[in-house]
Amino acid sequence: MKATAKARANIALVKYWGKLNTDLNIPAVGSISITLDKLWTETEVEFGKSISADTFFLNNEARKDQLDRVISCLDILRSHAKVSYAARVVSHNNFPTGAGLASSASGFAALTMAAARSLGLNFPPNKLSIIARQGSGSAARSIFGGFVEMHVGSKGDGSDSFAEPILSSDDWPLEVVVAITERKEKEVSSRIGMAKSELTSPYYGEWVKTSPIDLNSVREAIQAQDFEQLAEVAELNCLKMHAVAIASQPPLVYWNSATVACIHAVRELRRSGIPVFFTIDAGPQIKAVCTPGVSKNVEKVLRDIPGVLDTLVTGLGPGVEEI
Ligand code: 2P0
Repeated sequence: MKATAKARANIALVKYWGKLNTDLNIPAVGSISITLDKLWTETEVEFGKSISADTFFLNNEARKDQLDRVISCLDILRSHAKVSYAARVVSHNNFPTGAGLASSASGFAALTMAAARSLGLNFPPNKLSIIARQGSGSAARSIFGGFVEMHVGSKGDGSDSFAEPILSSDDWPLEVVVAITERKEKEVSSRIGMAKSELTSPYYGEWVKTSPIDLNSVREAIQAQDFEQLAEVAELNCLKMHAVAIASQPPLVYWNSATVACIHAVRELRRSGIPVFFTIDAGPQIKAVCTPGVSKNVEKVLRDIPGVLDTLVTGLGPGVEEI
């Protein structure tokens, strides 16, 4: 009983920050993301009578600190399959883990698919999305490729809190330049950071209240393939999320000086007529989203900024797949 799945990371253009229900991991706000082709996790899951306890290896290292979250996800699938076998989970990321590059998104999406298939469960994507969400909110989006919207839902039990695709990558093949400014895992995880913001940030209430405006505007921009509107609202929403985080106690400043230099460089490029905008998740990396054909130019500018350690260029990718 063994299966392997590959899932890509995603970056949110309208961000998830805060929870409605911590036990079920239901987000307080909807979100819209793009799935990235070249940043992925591959996960093999094997269940069996001969395996005595659940284990989790990431990039060849036992990760006991992550084991409880992995077990919670396995437990959901074991209860669906009505089995109690332990599992061996072996996972590889081809990009830095826990550094604001959505490794929990690709990680839990790949884990959900691999564990489901190894138990013989053939769930539809929205059901996989609900299960992946309980592992990590952003993982619900990595079940799908291209442009994806995650819904809060209204039922309260999480049964309508899942993601769905809104446009395929073929329809609008945007590209993303990722500028890596730090390779270490961040000190405050998204999960802990957003919980702090909920409790202490004076701007949290406004963040939740105004999120539907950004969601409508970004959804419309994607459907109309209006890059200018997408750029304006995605940057605004990113800065709003970071304003909420920065005003938390203790303050959550995920940026370093290279992050700030990249913000200014991207804004300058757009002012000069290059179709590009930035977004930043809970970490110091910058993602510059651009139309096809300008990514090489954008990469060249970002690579020369002091503090940028590396850059990579990716197109949009597909949803989770069994391999
Ligand atoms: C996002 N982030 O929408 C936002 C932007 C980080 C900043 O989703 O607690 O790791 O596991 O549900 O999925 C990161 O949150 O949080 C995230 P949990 P997760 O991409």
